Amino acid sequence: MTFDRKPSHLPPDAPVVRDGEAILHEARALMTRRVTEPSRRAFLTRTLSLGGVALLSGCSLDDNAGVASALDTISRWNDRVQAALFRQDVLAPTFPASRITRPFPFNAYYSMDEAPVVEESDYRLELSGLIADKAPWRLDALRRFAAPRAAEQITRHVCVEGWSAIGRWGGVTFADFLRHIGADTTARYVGFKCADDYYTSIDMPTALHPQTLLALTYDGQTLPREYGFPMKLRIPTKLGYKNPKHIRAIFVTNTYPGGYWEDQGYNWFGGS
Ligand SMILES: Nc1nc2c(c(=O)[nH]1)N[C@H]1C(S)=C(S)[C@@H](COP(=O)(O)O)O[C@H]1N2
Ligand SMILES: [Mo]
Repeated sequence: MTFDRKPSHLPPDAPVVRDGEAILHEARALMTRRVTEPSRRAFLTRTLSLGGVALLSGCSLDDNAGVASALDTISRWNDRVQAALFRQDVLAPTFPASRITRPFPFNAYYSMDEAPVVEESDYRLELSGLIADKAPWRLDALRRFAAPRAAEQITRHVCVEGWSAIGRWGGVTFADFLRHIGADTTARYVGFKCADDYYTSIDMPTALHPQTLLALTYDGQTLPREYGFPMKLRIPTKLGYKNPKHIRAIFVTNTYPGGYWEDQGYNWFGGS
């Protein structure tokens, strides 16, 4: 597990990649943290000790490369198991409006005042890859598409940095949008590029889950700048980092697209 930049969920004085001991420390911290999180998500990681990681991967854990490849092996194994367990008929919990967290926390790889400024007049959602109709979308067209199909949810957002919050998002079911544009729903991945340098990707079964929302509003209002204007994907079955804000491009592909945090070691499936 080698990070170019220190993952932001670790304290500022936490050792980064110094030696095997430091990495083991980091890996233990990650695993312990997960055990304290909701049990569904903890289930897979709780069943694995670092010794188990070594056994499963056949890697020695006494050097950096060994630890990194052992954790990569486990992360890829986790992707497969989570994908196999994922079911489109299992819904994330929903909540009454009285449970909404106010104010809703902001998070990004930068501070709030650096959130991208997207002008509605310039905005075009770009589509590419395995999609029949790749014509770009203006925001008013997205709103017109969403209005008669309006979907809303009050769900819990869980961030790996150790916080969660309940929020209310509105828009249109992403499956409706994908089918409308003629996306190849047998493809493996849907990828997202954002107005900041963020990017991520999800598996097609999650893209088609009934609670996966192309979100245009937050709490009944236009999605505010810092929470993803003009559009974000709200996926209550996945962790926060799999919920891209400020989406400017969507593509459908069979080639693994990775993600901003995923490419730095976060588990790709990222189910919550
Ligand atoms: N474009 C973009 N999307 C992003 C991020 C980001 O930095 N940029 N951070 C992710 C992470 S880690 C979290 S927890 C959520 C935070 O969303 P919020 O600000 O609405 O709470 O956005 C996710 N999507
Ligand atoms: Mo996050």
